[in-house]
Amino acid sequence: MTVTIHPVPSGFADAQSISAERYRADYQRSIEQPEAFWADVAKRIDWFKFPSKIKDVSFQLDDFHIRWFEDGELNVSVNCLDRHLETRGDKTAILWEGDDPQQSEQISYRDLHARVCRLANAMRNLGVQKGDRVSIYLPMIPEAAVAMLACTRIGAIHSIVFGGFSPDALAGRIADCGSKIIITADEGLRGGKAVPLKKNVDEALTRPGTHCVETVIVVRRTGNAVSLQMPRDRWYHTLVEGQPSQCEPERMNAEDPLFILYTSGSTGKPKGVLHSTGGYLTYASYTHACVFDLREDDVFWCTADVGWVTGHSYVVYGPLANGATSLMFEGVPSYPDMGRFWQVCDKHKVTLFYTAPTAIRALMREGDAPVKRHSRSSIRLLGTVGEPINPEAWEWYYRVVGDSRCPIVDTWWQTETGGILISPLPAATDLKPGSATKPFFGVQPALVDAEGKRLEGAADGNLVLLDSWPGQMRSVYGDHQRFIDTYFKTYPGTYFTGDGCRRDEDGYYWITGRVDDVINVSGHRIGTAEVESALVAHPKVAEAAVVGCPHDIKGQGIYAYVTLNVGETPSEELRKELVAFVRKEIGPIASPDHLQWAPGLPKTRSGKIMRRILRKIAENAPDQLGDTSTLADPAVVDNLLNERLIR
Ligand code: 6R9
Repeated sequence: MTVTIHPVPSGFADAQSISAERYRADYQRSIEQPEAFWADVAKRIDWFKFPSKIKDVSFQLDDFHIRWFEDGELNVSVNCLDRHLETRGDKTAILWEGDDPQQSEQISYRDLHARVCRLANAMRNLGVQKGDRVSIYLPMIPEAAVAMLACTRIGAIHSIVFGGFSPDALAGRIADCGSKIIITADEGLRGGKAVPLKKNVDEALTRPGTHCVETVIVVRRTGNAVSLQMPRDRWYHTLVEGQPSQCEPERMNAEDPLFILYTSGSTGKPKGVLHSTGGYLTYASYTHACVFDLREDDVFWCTADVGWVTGHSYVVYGPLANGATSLMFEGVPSYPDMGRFWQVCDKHKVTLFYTAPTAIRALMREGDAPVKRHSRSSIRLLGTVGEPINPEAWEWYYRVVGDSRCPIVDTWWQTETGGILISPLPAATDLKPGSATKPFFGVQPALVDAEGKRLEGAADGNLVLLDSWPGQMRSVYGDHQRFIDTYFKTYPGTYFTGDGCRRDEDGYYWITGRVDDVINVSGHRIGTAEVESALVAHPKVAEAAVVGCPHDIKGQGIYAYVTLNVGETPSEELRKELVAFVRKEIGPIASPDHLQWAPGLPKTRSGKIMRRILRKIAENAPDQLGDTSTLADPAVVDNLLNERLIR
């Protein structure tokens, strides 16, 4: 494949931008003198006590620890609010755009500070203390950011659950971390449709393990009737009414937990990824400033929901720590029409725009007209995150959306990494469509083969990281051993990302996708094990195996093979019922795109399902099944091939 190289568009960079020379020099320093480098970066944060120890890390299994800025003391809300009041009090912190194009709101740093303090005081009155967990199940409304920051004000650990998750998924996440409080809304609003958030919470709280919840705080969003159960349920607006607009911030240690965010892995139930206070904030703030070439007057729009890590780091913490204006969007790209993103960019004079490849592909399919109807002249940089972007979609984004004058930053990172790890710096890096390009400061990627042998030069392998960065997760909530087992045992001495990757002759990194049993659907991670356990929970299902399959818009789709119990007959009705069942168990994002009846699954003689074969069948690549000699019963595969759903 020939690769077109796009140099930095003329007119983009200026003296303030990080140049190619500075990137090279600073990168070198960040690797050779990490302590000095990160001590300098940490100065961008306000500390009650500046750390004297910067980095103390060992990935060795017999002496495993990760500590950054360990004797530093700070408060995240002070960094995101108080310290801006003097110079930016009237500056817009959150520019909220509603689902309904007629609704928007500008919230200044001063106003946001007052709102956060009121809720923080109210939560303290409810008995929330430092270290307590608070679950947040909110739509994309300003109260979501207020709730996050109010938790950080008082040292509570928030756990946001995406509003698209089902009551069962929510219940599991509440029970796992033992939340005292849930903050939710009557309903969410997306694309003109109501999402019954409070009803879902009520249902979740009937599930075992959720007795930890003492109070449910309900934001009135749509105003439609919901049932309140007193004294458990409290309206947000009455709770904060009359609360003082000042609130003493909790002094937090740099290594104190900041938040938990559940993410799917290759096995078992979702992991509670735990992030730290000092390292996470320093890293989110610094990557946000560098990767997006942030300036004081920028209007930054990251389209991610705060239910995902991208929303944590680049809707709330990075931008607000940097005193930027962050646009928060409640709606969807297709409502009221396919031009919504660009209409919002024009309306609010967005300068930096950051979205997911799946959204770009969906918009590309509609042609250029919905884009061209809007000026987009305020935009100066574009970004992508969440999954590999195919070069066609990249070129369209560059040419049509960016009018060939905006650099694109293709940012690779993970829930676990807290912030961007591999990405262009927009004024320093020549772009290759589809490549996340080069490591950020302090990041040392390496490629290894299946046996863990280090691959040098141009190569294709598994992506590992040789050393820590401040934004790295610190633990799996409640299961530190699982953290070590998942990420540090596969290739000892390194952090294993779970991604496959190619490095080209120029040292550019090309992420090729997950090499474990995680499917990336529209940039959302879904564990095959989660979908399988939902399917087998159905009384008619004996066994299920789930793999990813190619999907034009979503990147990957979900392909399920289902074996029914003896006596059950496959039918179109049952197929629909099973899809709906998964939807209910996990949420709409986990609905299988294809469900194939499998009288048997391909297994080794020791009984292991051979997913490699199932993947190839789902990819419609019958000639690439590879070695099938270990199959217990080869006839099973012939049957699956004959009945395959994608041809
Ligand atoms: C931030 C986020 C992480 C997984 C990651 C990888 C994929 C993310 C990517 C990308 C190629 C990019 N991924 N960004 N693949 N190019 N620019 O998405 O976190 O939800 O935890 O997903 O997403 O496979 O391992 P998360």
